[in-house]
Amino acid sequence: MTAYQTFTPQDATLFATSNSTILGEHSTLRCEEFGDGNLNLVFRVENEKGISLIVKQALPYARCVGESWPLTIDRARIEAEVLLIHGKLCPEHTVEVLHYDAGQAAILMEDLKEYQILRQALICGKTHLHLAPQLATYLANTLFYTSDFALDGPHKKARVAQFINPELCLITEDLFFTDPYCNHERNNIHAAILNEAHELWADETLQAEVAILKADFLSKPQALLHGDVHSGSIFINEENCKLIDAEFGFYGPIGFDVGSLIGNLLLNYCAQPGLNTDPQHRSRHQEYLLQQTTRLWQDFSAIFSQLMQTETTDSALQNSIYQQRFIQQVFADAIGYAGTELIRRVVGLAHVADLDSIKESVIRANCEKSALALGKQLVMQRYEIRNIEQLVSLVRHNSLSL
Ligand code: SR1
Ligand code: MG
Repeated sequence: MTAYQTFTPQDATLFATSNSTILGEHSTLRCEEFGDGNLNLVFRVENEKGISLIVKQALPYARCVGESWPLTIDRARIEAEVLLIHGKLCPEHTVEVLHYDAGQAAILMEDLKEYQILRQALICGKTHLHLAPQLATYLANTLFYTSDFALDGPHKKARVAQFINPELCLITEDLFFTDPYCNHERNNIHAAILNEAHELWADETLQAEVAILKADFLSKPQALLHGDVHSGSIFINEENCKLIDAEFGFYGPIGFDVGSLIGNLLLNYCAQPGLNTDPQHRSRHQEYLLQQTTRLWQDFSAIFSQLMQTETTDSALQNSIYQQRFIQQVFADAIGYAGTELIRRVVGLAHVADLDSIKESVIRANCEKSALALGKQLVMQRYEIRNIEQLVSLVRHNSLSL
């Protein structure tokens, strides 16, 4: 195995041509590094006919901070192995991994250049009706078939061990559940909402609920999560959507993946007053987001419940009362985790362009306050909200009250 070295475009090209024939022999290849994510290098290698592949390499540190934040390159293994497992369970909505190299911490994968990042699509006000049903299919299948409902005890535990991901989990543990609730140096707070940040730091009742969500994140290995289902990890086009970037994968609470996605749809909802100047267009887009949120939960819970009824291998877990309680608990967890996503994207280290791209400071502050207020309510009221219709009416009410 050759020693790890950071890829140049030439290295990435060689990696692509050595591990795939689709670019063709003797072709003239172009390669550019275009990664703009928080952690990795991402290269596109393309031949003269426009056929292309992606090479993703983990850097030994977090790209967004620099070498002062060292980070394991084993995350490339986690990412490749999660995507391979999820790809078997739901090939239509998982990016295809063609090759993984442990020594170089590099993955060769299909190029989704016919797609757009979901976050960009949402910011531009584009609508896709297949978004929720397809992502519900992805979440239900990947989460069910990696859980105790489908795997026997020894296999499940071997999987848990395979996906122990301490360094990346620690990032989530800190950025979601700790930093936003104290005056942490990593936080990034718009000056216009400092008062609201101080309120968060003083709110012990909220912090108690966040502690419960954190404790579950730490010790509820229900299924093999993607671990970072935000709208920058989803590619979409007119027919399909696909998940990428599974390096935060681990065995955790099912509601975390579902809630991260709901949280990102709601972040875009809260940002609408700053993104969309036409009131009619804005309210149409907000309705689309609520309709997709509703459909996401309806389809996810229907598919997951159907799988529990027909595919559960453990006879004790076949009990239908247990299964109903299980899905209701996933719902409460998802609402709580959606709330923590809303809060951490406003005051924590890693923001979202939905809010940060709003130029006018007062409007941006109002959108941020709306996201914080909604996030708090979701965390605090996750057990009172009994169904998706109640969640939607709470979101509507929150936006009216600000
Ligand atoms: C330092 S990493 C910051 C964020 O980017 C990733 O996509 C995760 O969401 C993480 O919290
Ligand atoms: Mg990512």
